[in-house]
Amino acid sequence: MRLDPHSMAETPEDGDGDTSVVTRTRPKTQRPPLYKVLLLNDDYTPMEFVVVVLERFFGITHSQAVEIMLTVHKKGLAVVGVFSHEIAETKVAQVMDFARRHQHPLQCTMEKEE
Ligand code: TYC
Repeated sequence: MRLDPHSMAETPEDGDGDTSVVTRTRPKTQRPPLYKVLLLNDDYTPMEFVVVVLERFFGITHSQAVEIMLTVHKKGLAVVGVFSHEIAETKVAQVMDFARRHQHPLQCTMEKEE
């Protein structure tokens, strides 16, 4: 196949008998993986404490915090947010430390997003 960039006839199948394809050399851009931060239900942590946690560490409004807390309470868990590995780790540590200091069994974990 000829390699004349100006020729309109130069297509992957240009009738010259070969079956070459045009391949791009640009590599696929890699994105860093993201992590879901999950809040887990338990029977003992007060609802209002969970709302405060969500407002304080996830920067969401009071009504959004109530909504997420109630989802966790009813369904067992909910995704609170999606972050880079470092930010997700920090959020989990902040929540776990705050809960421990207040002697509540609240659990927060992270999971790689597929
Ligand atoms: N289930 C708790 C209660 O009835 C409230 C609760 C909600 C606890 C969300 C944890 O992540 C949680 N007091």
